[in-house]
Amino acid sequence: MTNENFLALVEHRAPRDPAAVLLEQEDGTTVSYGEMAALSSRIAHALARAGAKPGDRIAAQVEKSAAALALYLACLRGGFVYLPLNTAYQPAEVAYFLGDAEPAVFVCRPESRAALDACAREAKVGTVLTLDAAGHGTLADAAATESSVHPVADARSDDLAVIIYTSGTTGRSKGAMLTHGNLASNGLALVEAWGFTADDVLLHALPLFHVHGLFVANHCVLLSGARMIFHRKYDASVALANLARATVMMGVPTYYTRLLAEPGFTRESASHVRLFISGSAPLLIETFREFESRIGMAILERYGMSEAGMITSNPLHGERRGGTVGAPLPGNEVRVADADDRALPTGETGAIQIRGPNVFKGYWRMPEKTREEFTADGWFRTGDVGCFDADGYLAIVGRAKDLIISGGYNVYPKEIELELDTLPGVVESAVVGVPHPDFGEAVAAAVVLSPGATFDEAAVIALLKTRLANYKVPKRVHVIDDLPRNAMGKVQKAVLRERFSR
Ligand code: MLC
Ligand code: AMP
Repeated sequence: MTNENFLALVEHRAPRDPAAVLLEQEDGTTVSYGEMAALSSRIAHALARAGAKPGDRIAAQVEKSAAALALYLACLRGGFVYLPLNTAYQPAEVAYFLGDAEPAVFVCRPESRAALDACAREAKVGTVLTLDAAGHGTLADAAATESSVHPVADARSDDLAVIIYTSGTTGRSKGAMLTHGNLASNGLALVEAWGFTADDVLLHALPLFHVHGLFVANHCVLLSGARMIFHRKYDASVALANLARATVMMGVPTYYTRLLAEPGFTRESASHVRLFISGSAPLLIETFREFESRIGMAILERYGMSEAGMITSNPLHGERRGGTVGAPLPGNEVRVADADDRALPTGETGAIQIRGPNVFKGYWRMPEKTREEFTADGWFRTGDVGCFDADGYLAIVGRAKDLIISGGYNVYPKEIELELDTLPGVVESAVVGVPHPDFGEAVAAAVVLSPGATFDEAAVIALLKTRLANYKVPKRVHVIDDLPRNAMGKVQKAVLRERFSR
């Protein structure tokens, strides 16, 4: 039986020449496909020596680097389950993930080790190792003496490869379990849909801990033998300077609004690029139009989520329609359904439900939650609301889930409200998304105080920054007399949104 480990597919499609460049780093140094295979092999040996066995989780909260990519590939190679964590998460957030996933090994930044050791111990993590942005640390030290050859562990397509945590409407994060088959089918669909070849050079400025930067970007490159220019974080002026060498750029809408704010971003500066792709958050029609008139090329918008990788995409050839996310990718099925999970006719708005080889296996250790999110006939409820037009383009018109997307990161209001409610003097709170010129949406909060209580907005924001990842922290916390409620007693978030958007 062939090995269905996703890395086996990657290696099968890798350039014949191991010296072919996989990635270029900001300092100009390069890492070849062969060097990446050797480094991921060494790390796979080191993880096993640290106590990891196939099926064990390996959690990582590390800066973006070639070594961080090697760590992900090492987990696939060793048959471990990779669990990437946003570098913005604060210790209390990390403690939850470690406790829930019970990883055998946790790799963190050297500077945060002291703060995280206690929660790793509490979660009974076997070994804590470190890795910094330059690829140094105790993980690198342990890997240095290991063999540069390690076989790709045998796996079935249904075996777990990665767990991606996504916040939930109840405030508790859920681990979405992605299989080797999910990664393979989605990666191949994207290479086909977007026409990736070994001649492509991807400008990769996305973080490595979410499906956009970890899967979509890396997999398109790895499965086509292409190369990428790796930026540790997004800086529009640096991206602009590198467009002359790139053929494809991927980003969240904020990347494109910032690029458009660069006077040097002209038709000429973008002439080497064949494709600009946007996703993770709605691309405003104004941005789509301004982009097209500035450089004469339409941004290709696509739609995805942690639980399913990429779902739909505008076409590579043919009309890219602003305000839509295109049609289902090859092999994926999408339907717009009514409240009884029955498909609605074209043009009607309803719940977006999906089915296909890209759809995840379920939420880690949450069988009940998993059951709730699937219909009786096996479709996954995305929580997004949309409609198909007559030409088969899907438009996302809203969300059934109470979710804010800020600069491409998801924020569930409940999680922030729970935190606000613990503050002295706060009786109740409500969190909403308000329009923001840079992040698309930004987090804003309202609190109701007990009689006589005082409130220092700046101090509260500073305190929240120690408890929550920075992008979740409200940009403003407004004190109001009462939360607006409807006849059923439900907080009218639309009213607050309107009030705070002015
Ligand atoms: C940073 N800040 C944010 C923020 N990012 N605030 C709100 N929303 C965000 N997304 C705040 C910080 O708290 C800080 O505030 C200040 O902005 C500067 O921080 P920074 O780190 O210097 O910001 P910057 O590097 O400019 O980051 C902005 C960004 C980044 C847009 C480049 O957020 C980013 O890379 N986003 C991409 C997210 C992504 O990859 N999403 C994919 C998810 S996968 P202060 O107060 O401390 O100064 C998915 C599925 C799919 O959704 O379909 O793809
Ligand atoms: P995540 O849970 O971080 O994977 O985020 C997934 C969510 O991001 C989806 O359910 C959508 O709500 C949203 N999303 C992703 N791509 C788009 C897009 N192109 N337009 C609008 N929303 C999007």
